[in-house]
Amino acid sequence: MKFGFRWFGAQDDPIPLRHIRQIPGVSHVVGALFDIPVGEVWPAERVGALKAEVEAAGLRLEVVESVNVHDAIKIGLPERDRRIANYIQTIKNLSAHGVKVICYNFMPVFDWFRTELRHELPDGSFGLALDSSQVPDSVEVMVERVRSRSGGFSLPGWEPERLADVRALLEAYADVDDARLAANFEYFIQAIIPTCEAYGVRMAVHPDDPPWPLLGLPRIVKDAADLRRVESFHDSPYNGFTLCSGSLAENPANNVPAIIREFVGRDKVPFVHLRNIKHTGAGSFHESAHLSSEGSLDMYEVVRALADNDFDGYARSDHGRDIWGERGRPGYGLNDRALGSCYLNGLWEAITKAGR
Ligand code: DNO
Repeated sequence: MKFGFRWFGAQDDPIPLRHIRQIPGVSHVVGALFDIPVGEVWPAERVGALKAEVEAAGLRLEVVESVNVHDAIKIGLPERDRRIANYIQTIKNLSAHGVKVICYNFMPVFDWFRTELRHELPDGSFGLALDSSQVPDSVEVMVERVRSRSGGFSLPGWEPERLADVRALLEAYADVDDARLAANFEYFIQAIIPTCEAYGVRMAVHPDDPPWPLLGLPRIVKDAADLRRVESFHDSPYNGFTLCSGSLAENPANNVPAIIREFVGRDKVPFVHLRNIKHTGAGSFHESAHLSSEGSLDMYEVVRALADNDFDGYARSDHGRDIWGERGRPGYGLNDRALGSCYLNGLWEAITKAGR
């Protein structure tokens, strides 16, 4: 297991790379170019500059996260072929600088969805939460809520420019049901995977977060059956998954260790996101500290499922709380993610040594 830490770039992340370098067990940065609009090419020289910056700090850049897929591809508009050509060029440019894994998602309109970005927990820390009774009817209210509560950060998947006319965007999805979204996903996968195979870049789709439909939009990467369907679009290690323990566990019917065992066992998992959540009611949860005792997920079983299958891909601690007075990017402050990294590396060490 190669352990990384997500970083939003010198312009957008208050955490300096030298602090990431000091987290025990963290050797990689999971990076991105957030200023490139969705659907445009990530220029090779910008990728090279990011890699050089990361390496100068004593870290490696082999995974990028949020090469987001343009809505024209998800909707299936005539413009999609041009956007797919851009995506293919981005894959080549990333490969030229040693990137081996792309984490992306296929959620219509939004990426992850929460009703609270700063939900106070009993210990005085703050975490993200979804309370299904608080989902507003109006999508404009939702977009404004995320914008105004994000602490001034622009959040990937919630770009204000892209969502300026969110109503029109939702209307463009009016005829896109599960079947059509799946067909458009298959079209995308079949178009890009030959390039991924030729250039050695593994695609790793992130599960829908939360894993159920919202605001009338379909969601098709929610559970093991959905993952098998994605796999069938083109059966190859290059068409894989970012198994996100927290996103999958938000639906208590998902058995996360079993999903890990199945898909890691078939070499379809180049990347995992490790976090815990606590269920608070039907369709509701808050994010918690990573420890099993703090949430609803047994993180020992999650890490054991990886270790038992000799997982040798990339992992990172996912969403942390704001603790010790830190006011971080929602889910992505330094302190709690660093604690989570140590805990997860500790589980890994204990499990892998015990198995010898
Ligand atoms: C949330 C992240 C996701 C992920 C995207 C990938 O914090 O795990 O936003 O980066 O879904 O496209």
